[in-house]
Amino acid sequence: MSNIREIAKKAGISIATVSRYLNDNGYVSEEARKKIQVVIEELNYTPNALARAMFTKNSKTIGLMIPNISNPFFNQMAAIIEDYAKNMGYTIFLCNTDDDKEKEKNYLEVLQSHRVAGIIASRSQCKEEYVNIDIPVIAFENHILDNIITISSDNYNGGKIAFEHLYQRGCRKILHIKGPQCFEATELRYTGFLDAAKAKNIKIDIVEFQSDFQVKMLEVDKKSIKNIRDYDGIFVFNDIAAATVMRFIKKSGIQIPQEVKIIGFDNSFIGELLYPSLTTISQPIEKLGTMIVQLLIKLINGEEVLIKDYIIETQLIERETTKVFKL
Ligand code: XLF
Repeated sequence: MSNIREIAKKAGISIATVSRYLNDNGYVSEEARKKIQVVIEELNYTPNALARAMFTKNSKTIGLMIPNISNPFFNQMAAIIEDYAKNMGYTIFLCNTDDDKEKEKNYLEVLQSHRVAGIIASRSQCKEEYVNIDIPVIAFENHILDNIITISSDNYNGGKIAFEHLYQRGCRKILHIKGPQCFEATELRYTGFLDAAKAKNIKIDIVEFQSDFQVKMLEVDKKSIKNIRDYDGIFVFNDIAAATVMRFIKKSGIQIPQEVKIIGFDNSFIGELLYPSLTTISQPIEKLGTMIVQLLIKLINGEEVLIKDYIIETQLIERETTKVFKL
């Protein structure tokens, strides 16, 4: 039996367009209509049960796009979202985008063709791809369009707190390992950190990683940290990257926190597993996850949400990597 994917492929148009045509809910050009009709006749298409389910408005399924399934922060967040959504009667359709625009674009089409009730787009790398979407969307971190609600932690203030903590602990030769420029959250952490350093007249050295955690990137990124012995304090843009940096530092024979103090960002479970345990800035993962689902369900139910940008407080979690070491 033919399915929507085959029709789209044969007709040379997107799955989303075929879905709009079959579901009769949105613009489909005359040319596309004709092509779809021809293919439907050729394939002798009859909507089966799955297809019918696809087109049911109230599918009770939420599409969750996360940018990196290997990052413990997103594991935790996905688990919270899944659990809360389940309690609210929804099932999660999980998509791992790898921060890749093409993958995200493709998943968007798949989610639309499955008629999910709503979409959670974390750290989206797309914008115009969302213009014609008629399904409620909530963004986490990266802003997509003005009419799409965005939720994030207070990353700017988190960056400031990270600097102030290192400064209080006596660090003056400081390195910041920042995230890629396409991560709005880590750009704000970087700006907050730098602003706080400027206020104390401290110069910060910067190294930029190309991803938050991809095994294949590890060696490349570590090589970009020159003169690691020059620093007494390092702020790394997230916990999983901090774990890789800590390993590199320890392998170089440098003692943490005696010779260098480290602070991460997230408060994901990995921080407590590390030795020494990682001081970090906490993102309220539970609050973020439940709020995202609550807001999305409001939109699904047609309720109005007036605030477009939600920024949730961050705070310092002190552990061993920034302990003051007395001889
Ligand atoms: O996008 C940022 C970078 O990495 C996100 O909040 C995270 O901190 C998760 O680890």
